[in-house]
Amino acid sequence: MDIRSDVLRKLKNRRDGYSLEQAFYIDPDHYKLDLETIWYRDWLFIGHDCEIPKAGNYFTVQVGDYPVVITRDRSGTVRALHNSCRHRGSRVCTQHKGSSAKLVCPYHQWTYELDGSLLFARHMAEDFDRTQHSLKRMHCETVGGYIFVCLADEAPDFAPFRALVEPYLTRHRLGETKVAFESTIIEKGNWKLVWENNRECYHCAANHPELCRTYPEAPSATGVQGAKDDPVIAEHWAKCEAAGLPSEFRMSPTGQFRAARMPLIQDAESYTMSGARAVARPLSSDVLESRIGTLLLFHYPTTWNHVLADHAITFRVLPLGPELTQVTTKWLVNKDAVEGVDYRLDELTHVWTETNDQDRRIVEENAFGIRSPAYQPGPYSPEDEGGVMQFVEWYANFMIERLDGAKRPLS
Ligand code: 3BY
Ligand code: FES
Ligand code: FE
Repeated sequence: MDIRSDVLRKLKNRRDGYSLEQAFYIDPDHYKLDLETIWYRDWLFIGHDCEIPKAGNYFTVQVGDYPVVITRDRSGTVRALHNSCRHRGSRVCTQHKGSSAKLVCPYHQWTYELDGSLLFARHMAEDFDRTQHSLKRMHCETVGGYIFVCLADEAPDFAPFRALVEPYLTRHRLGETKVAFESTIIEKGNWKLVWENNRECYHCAANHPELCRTYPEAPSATGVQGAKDDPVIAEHWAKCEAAGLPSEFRMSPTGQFRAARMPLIQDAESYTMSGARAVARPLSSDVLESRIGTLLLFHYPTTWNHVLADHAITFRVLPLGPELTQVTTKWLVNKDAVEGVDYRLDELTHVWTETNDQDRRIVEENAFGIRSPAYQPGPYSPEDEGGVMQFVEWYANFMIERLDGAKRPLS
């Protein structure tokens, strides 16, 4: 049986409320199909516009087999380009990030404008047409300080995501922040295991002593049931919405993205050991309220986020292999905040550095056990792992829909 039919059959016969079969977490052909069906076809969070504030700023990233460069061109537009020279294919930008008036290929110095158009190519034939050899562009959209790209020829509609998240993000002005710290960790596990772990807090009490000082363990905060039966959350929403901060739980009909503002434990203000702010200067000059909790935002398959009053933490997930995933975390602060004056880097980053490392170990142990021939899909806790079930359901439906067009009814 070919891999598509095999995956379709397995997803259609999947046992609801159970983890996936082993092959989805370890098999190279399943991984390749994930890349082709999801990663190479949908919108992916790639970075922030504050990382390239000026014309000529750029950063590079690898998405599966595709090297990508994100630039800000001379008109101020953010561009996403394939980082593969139109001469003989060399990578044009070799640094992680940089600044340059033009993009010059290191091999034979073909020189491109920041929007990808080819400016010079030495000693080419008479009839060589520069205009036919620009760096290839990919779809690129920005919303609320987030840059998304899509590698497909035809991108899915970005408008529903923009419409849902923009109101939540506007006042936080993430476009006017700066990255105070960035960490990239590699987790030895399939990208879906990283997400499954993220979508529940069933593991939090036993694994995240630092995070649990401020982040509520209750599934009503992490899961997808919203404020049902949780008066503390309902009250938090009422308070924040009255102050003009959109907060209520909203999720797209397919379950691919969600936004909700959740209170922290005992009105903590930030993810620090004491719960006090880590940054003296508010993240946004438009949000001076205190005790607004954390704005949770996810968009499958690349990002989950926490936006607080004093800083924001953003996460980018990229698959590196069937059993290898890269997680990049960025701590955003007000662009005028000064390290050592307004914040201490160790205090700002401590809780999530520890939490990320704890989650990495969890994912790696999970992957280890799944590699066992004795592994079989196990049941999720309906009370605590509703978010995981929702992720797996999204994954299964998305794959099924794209692989054969026949939608599995949403339960
Ligand atoms: O980043 C998060 O939001 C998730 C939710 C619960 C635990 N975890 C670290
Ligand atoms: Fe880029 Fe030759 S491969 S200039
Ligand atoms: Fe965790």
